[in-house]
Amino acid sequence: MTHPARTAALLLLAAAACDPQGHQWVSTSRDGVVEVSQAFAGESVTGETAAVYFALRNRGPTEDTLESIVVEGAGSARIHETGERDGIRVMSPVDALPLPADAVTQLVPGGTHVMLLDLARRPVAGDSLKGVLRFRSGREVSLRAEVHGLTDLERVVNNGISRSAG
Ligand SMILES: [Cu+2]
Repeated sequence: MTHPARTAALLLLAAAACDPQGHQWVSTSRDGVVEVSQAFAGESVTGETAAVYFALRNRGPTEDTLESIVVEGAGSARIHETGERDGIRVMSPVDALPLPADAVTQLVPGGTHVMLLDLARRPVAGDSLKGVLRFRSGREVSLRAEVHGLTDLERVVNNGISRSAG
């Protein structure tokens, strides 16, 4: 006997398997000059903020600048740089991120990233965050970042909370 619901579930699994981590995803501006790829986000621990990372390629002969980011479900999104003050890692907001001509600019954990603030709901592993990046040139590129779990970090945080609660 063929069960319609089971068939649908199997089809969904097959579709998901084609794109396991979304690493093949690439998005470009209409003129093809600015390209965004390898976008991912860290699962939010507090539920209030989440960090997003991606690679920005500027294929053009002139510099462009990332000026604003809008992500669905986030009240705002800021570009953060990570530095060190008195031996402690600190994040500081910057207004814009320059993209040198003919170069790739990489946003990575522990470095420059986009911080999502005032999230409507907590992003969890498997979620996909969608948004738009806007550049000084007027270019726009769509963003789709897969959310990945921070299992170890979360376990440490949870242990800390249960210990102080007990
Ligand atoms: Cu940050």
